[in-house]
Amino acid sequence: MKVSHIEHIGIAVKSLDEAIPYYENVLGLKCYNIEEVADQKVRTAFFKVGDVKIELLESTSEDGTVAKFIEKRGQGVHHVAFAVDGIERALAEVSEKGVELIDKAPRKGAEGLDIAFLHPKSTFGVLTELCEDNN
Ligand code: CMX
Repeated sequence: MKVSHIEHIGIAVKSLDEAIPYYENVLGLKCYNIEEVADQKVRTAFFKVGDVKIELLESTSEDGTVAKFIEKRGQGVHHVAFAVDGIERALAEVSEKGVELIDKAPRKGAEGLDIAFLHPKSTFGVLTELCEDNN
C-alpha cells in the first residue's frame, strides 16, 4: 500500500461558528469550504495548511459519532486521514494484516473523496481514515 501524504486532520468541535474564528483570526488560515455530510451527521469546515487540510467537524445530531466523541473525550483531534493510491486494494491489504475495518468498502465523504475508516482499537488509539481523490 502506498500512502502519499496526510490528506487531512479531523478535529471535533462543538460549534463551527465558534471554532472557525480561531483558525482564521489567530492562525491566519482561510476557511474555503463548509459542507454537510448527511450520512455522517456532521457539518465540516476546511482549511488548507500546505498540502494538508484541517477538517473541523460539528455534529448535526445528538446521537452522531462526533457528538458521542465530544461527550466522552471532549473537543480535539478526532481522526487522521491518509491519502492512498488504490483505496480498495489498500483496504484489502490492511484487513489481511489484521486491522479491523469500520468500512469494508469505500464510501463518499466530504469533498467527494472515497473514504474508509479503520477502527482505533486496531490502530493504537487513532481513528484512521484512508482516502482517495477519484474526482
Ligand atoms: N479516536 C480514538 N478513539 C475513539 C474515537 C476516536 N475518534 N472514537 C471512539 N473512540 C474509542 C472510544 O473512546 C472507545 O474506547 P474505550 O472502549 O476504551 O472506551 C472505543 O473507541 C469505542 O467507542 P464508542 O464511544 O463506544 O463509540 P462507537 O463504538 O459507537 O464508535 C467508532 C467509535 C470509531 C467506531 C465510530 O466513531 C466510527 O464509526 N467512526 C467512523 C466514522 C466517523 O468518525 N465519522 C465522522 C467523521 C466523518 C467525516 O470526516 O466526514
